[in-house]
Amino acid sequence: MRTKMSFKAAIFMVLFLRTSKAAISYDDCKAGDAIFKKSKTELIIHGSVEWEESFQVTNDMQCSMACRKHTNCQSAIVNESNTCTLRDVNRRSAQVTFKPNPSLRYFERHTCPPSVEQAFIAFVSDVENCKDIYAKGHLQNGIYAIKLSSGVYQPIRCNMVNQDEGGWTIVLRRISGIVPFDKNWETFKSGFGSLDTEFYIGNERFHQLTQNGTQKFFIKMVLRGGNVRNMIFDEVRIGSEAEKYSLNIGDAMTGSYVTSGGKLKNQNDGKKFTTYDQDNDNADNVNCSHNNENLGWWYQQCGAVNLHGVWSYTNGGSPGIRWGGGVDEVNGQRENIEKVYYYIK
Ligand SMILES: [Ca+2]
Repeated sequence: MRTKMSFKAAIFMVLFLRTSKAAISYDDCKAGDAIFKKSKTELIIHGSVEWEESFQVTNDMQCSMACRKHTNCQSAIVNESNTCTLRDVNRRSAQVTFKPNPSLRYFERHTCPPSVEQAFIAFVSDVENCKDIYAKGHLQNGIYAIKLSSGVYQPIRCNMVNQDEGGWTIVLRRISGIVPFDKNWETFKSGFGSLDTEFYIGNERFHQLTQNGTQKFFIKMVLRGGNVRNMIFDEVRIGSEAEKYSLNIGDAMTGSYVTSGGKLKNQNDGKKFTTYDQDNDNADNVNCSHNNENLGWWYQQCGAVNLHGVWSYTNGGSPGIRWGGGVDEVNGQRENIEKVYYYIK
């Protein structure tokens, strides 16, 4: 009896080890490994895909392995005739909407810890933002899928336990510098990056999310070294595309940079958005984006505040991520901002 049990256990161990070697699970993958998770969902792309490639395969594994080999591949779709399509977006990319389609086999790339995320915490109907999702009793930080009236889903990232209770919709998340901000008008319009790492939700969606009711604007900045600087404005509204996605922020504010008058309020309130291919700034004879490594931003003139700055610049000045050139009120010298988050609710 004892021998028989051991034999069974040994068979089980062999099967287990073979299985775990064939497909990495969340538990045993190493940082940076790619995991491919299967789902009965077809992507519907809102906006454009920059990179896509299709070819014939004989099985699903061939398609997902091909995706693994391309560093820019984020998802793989196999249709009924075994055509494999690789794309640089997945269901958690900032600019997509998607809908289920059981006839397609869909695999998407997840990156192992520290950035690994489960796909979605919940699919939620009759909501517009994270505040609505919070009100329905969802209290977990992460990515949700909102069901739109058109029947397609749109991903959204929520902070449910941070400052001033939860229900914050995350509009921008810069945590590692892997997503640059030297994008053109159309890319800033539709959004870019991935909700499970870094992203900007896009000017059009930022506009739509700030149209109904008053939205508070919470900007969290983490300095190199880890100290946190918070700014909360009582109101934010992003203009329409016809208004060049202007930034409009309220008068009342609290937070780390209030005593300097709130440099974002002083310098960028009411300013239109400028990209390297569309000059809407207040500087004559120059496009401020060109003076700032092609970064898109609500420029007044070209300097002072820019939270879309180049990640690798670490002196706290242009063209890096910055909140006011020169001396600030916190410790008597220019602060070196690393991570940036925009939240609204
Ligand atoms: Ca100009």
